[in-house]
Parts: sequence; C-alpha cells; structure tokens
Amino acid sequence: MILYSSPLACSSAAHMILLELGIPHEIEFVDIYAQPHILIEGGTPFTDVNPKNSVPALRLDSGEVLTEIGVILQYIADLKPESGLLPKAGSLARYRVMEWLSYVGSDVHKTIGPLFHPHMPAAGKEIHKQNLNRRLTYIEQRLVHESYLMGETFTVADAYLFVMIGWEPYFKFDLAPYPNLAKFHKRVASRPSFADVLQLIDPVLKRVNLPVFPSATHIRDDVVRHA
Ligand SMILES: N[C@@H](CCC(=O)N[C@@H](CS)C(=O)NCC(=O)O)C(=O)O
Repeated sequence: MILYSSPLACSSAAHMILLELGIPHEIEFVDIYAQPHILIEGGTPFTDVNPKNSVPALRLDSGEVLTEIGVILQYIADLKPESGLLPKAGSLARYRVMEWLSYVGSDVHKTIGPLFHPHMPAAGKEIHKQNLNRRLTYIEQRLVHESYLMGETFTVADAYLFVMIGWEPYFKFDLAPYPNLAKFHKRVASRPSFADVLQLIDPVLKRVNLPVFPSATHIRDDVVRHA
C-alpha cells in the first residue's frame, strides 16, 4: 500500500501508525505548499490521486484509494488487531476511539487553520482562539489522571492529537496553559515510531524548505493556509 503524506501534516499520524505496526508500505510525499499540490517525486498533480486534494490518501493493494485521516488510521490499525492500537469493531471502546477521532478532526484540527490564517481578521481569530482553548481545556482535563485519551493505552486517536499539538511551534500558540497536554506530547514524542518519522521526513522538509518538525520556532505564512 502507498501512503500519500506531507511531512508536517495530519498524515504523519498515519505514517507513525504504519511504522508502529510494521506494516509494509511505501510513502509518496506530497508538496501541499505548492499550488497546485504535487507529488514531490515526479511532480504529478495530487488531484490525480485524491480529487479532494488533501493528505492523507492511502492506495490499497487493490488500487482503491481511501481518504480521511480518521478512517485511514482505523483501516491501518485493523490490519493488526492484536496490536491494541484500536479496540475491536463493535465494542463500546471502539466507538470511544471514533468519538475522539471525530473530536480531534472536527473540533481541534479544523480550528487551528483559521486561527492562524494570515488573512483572518482579529475578531474572527479571537472566536477561533476561544474555541480552540475550550477544546484543548476539555482534553487537558481528560489527561489529568490519564496518560492517553483512552486511559493508559495508546491508540490511533493519540497519534492524531499528537500531530495536531505538535504544530504549536509553527503556529505560535502556547501549550503552557495545558501542562498535561504538554506532558502527553512529550510522552508520544518518545515513541520510536516518531523518531523514525522524523528521520524519514527530514530530507523532504529540506527539499521543500520547511523547518524541521517539531522543534522549529519560526513559521512560513503558507504553512498555515493548509491546516
Ligand atoms: N478531511 C480531511 C482533511 C485533511 C487535511 O486537512 N489535510 C491537510 C493537511 S493536515 C491538507 O492536505 N491540506 C491541503 C489542502 O487542503 O489544500 C481528513 O480528515 O483527512
């Protein structure tokens, strides 16, 4: 299977899970900072792969292409159910993970982009800021007594949240008011799969001239346009 991913994007969560599970795969990196978005190797327009023009996309061995991060993460984890990264389909715990995937996707991920859009007026920014704060505070409280969103077990939803809050250095919002989220970030960052992702994306980041993830302190304006 082929994962179409962009180095700083939410698709990094799917990349991490593929590595966690040792599932054979190829990665095709997509430059989502180029207009139109293109495959870094060869320059093919990305819409040829995913007409939605967003990463991730997962090409299955059958040739079919699956999209949407919350679905792709589940598809990958279901290939190795024994890993425990995702509870069994049909169990309440599975719906709880889906609940988190949905919350991180619609309420966290999609609040970040508008908040830091260079052309967003101050009043609009303030509304998004308050929304993001409310959502991160909710997650912060969840993490007071627990290491991960589902308790003491790392799941695919944690990988997604991890990548979202890893954007903090680029978007210059402060994780200091959320000490448990900051600890959560550190905890997930210590997983070998993240070190592997960093190593694999490093040459690609240099090629598209982006700062090294996730410890950079500066930001390119165009990064925010694609969150
Ligand atoms: N609905 C999609 C959205 C994914 C998404 O927002 N991807 C961003 C990167 S994190 C992207 O590809 N942006 C490029 C663009 O929209 O032009 C999903 O959940 O997978």
